Amino acid sequence: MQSNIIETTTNYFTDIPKIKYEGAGSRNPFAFKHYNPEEYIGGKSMREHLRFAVSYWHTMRGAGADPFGEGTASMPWDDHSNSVENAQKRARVFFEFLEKIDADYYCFHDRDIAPELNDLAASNKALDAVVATLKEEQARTGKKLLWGTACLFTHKRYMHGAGTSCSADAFAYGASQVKKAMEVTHELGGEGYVFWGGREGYSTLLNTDMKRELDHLAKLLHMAVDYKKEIGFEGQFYIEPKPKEPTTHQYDTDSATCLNFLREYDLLDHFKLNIETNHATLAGHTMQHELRVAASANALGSIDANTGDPLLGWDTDQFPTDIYLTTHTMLEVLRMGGLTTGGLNFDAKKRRESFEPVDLFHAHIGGMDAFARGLKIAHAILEDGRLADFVKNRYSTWDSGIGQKIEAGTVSFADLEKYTLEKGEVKLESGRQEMLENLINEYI
Ligand code: XLS
Ligand code: NI
Ligand code: NI
Repeated sequence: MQSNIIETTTNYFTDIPKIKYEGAGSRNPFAFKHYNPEEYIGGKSMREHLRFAVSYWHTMRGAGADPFGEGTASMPWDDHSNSVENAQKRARVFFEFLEKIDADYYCFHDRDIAPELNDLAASNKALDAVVATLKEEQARTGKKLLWGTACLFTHKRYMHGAGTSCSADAFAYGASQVKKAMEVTHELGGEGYVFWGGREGYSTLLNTDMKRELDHLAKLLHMAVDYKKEIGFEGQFYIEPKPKEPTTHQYDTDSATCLNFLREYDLLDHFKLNIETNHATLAGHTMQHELRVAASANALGSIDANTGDPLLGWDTDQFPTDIYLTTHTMLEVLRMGGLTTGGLNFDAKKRRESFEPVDLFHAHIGGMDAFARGLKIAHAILEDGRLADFVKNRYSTWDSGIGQKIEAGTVSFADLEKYTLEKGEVKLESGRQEMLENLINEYI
């Protein structure tokens, strides 16, 4: 049993208790109604299934600014300076939050946790100082790093990209940042490392040598694979697809595009995908589609759990609360046998109007409960078996006779022509979409 008393190094959330499961009947806004970490669902605890992670960039650095207005978020612990001390204090407050929300993992970019200073040496030194604090806090709390990454999109040196920049010097700077970010991820025992191509894309083809840029991106990733071996980092590498924003066209467009890129450049053995819901929406796909494409290639690694706004065409990074979405997501995850190195990272931010620290709790509680429900519903649907049976039966003409022969590769066009001439017109069965939608609704 976990103790109810938690000792934190900072005290910024003293009014809020450690969030615990109280059941669906609870009306306490500071309780889980569905996420019961130690409850077993199909042989694994909910904690093990869901592997929740909190993203450092939104939670600690998301000030709530938008193109029309300044940041609104109240962060009483933050002196808003670029100092290492401020960054270290922030890190301690972050762990206070992780403990109270009962999430086991976190994710960061190098520049979220530590300031970018005047040159690379100074920035690396600052990073080391904050990493020492994170290490202490991890040891104190048992919290773990799901993945780390390098921010190769904020600084103006990356305006043309990093791995795909027209400037070899920008590439070199970016590679140096990746090297260091990999080292600190390794030092913190990170279970993975993400490459999201923040500005790896283009605004106009008029000034772009696309083929050359993609070759360079592959070079960067190959160097990372080599360096991983060199330092003995055994975490999983991920590519995170996104079709647009910040560039007009991002090279990592969607699951299928990423897989093609990895295959073309002989990188598929070294990478899996980190699929983000809002990115799927921007790509004109469902999350379910993106997950299925990745899982079919054995490359579904991790999930950035958020949601977009169907009325807006950008990455609004909202917390997921839609039970259909979490159900379909968990159906795909359970079908592939569950998450192993990956997790459900809330790459999500509270709305600009939700400016109080307490809103961080409401946001995460909602996301965690929505996924707990999705997990339970998806598990029940799979146990029930009717959906899987329907799909299996739908393809039954492939299990014997001519279908089996086609799959085995033992028939030719001429054989199929002969078969069809004898057999006559095709007899089909209904796709029963509405019936299957009703089946899902039986469980929602
Ligand atoms: C931005 C991405 C980013 C990655 C990490 O849209 O989601 O936050 O997850 O660089
Ligand atoms: Ni993301
Ligand atoms: Ni995103």
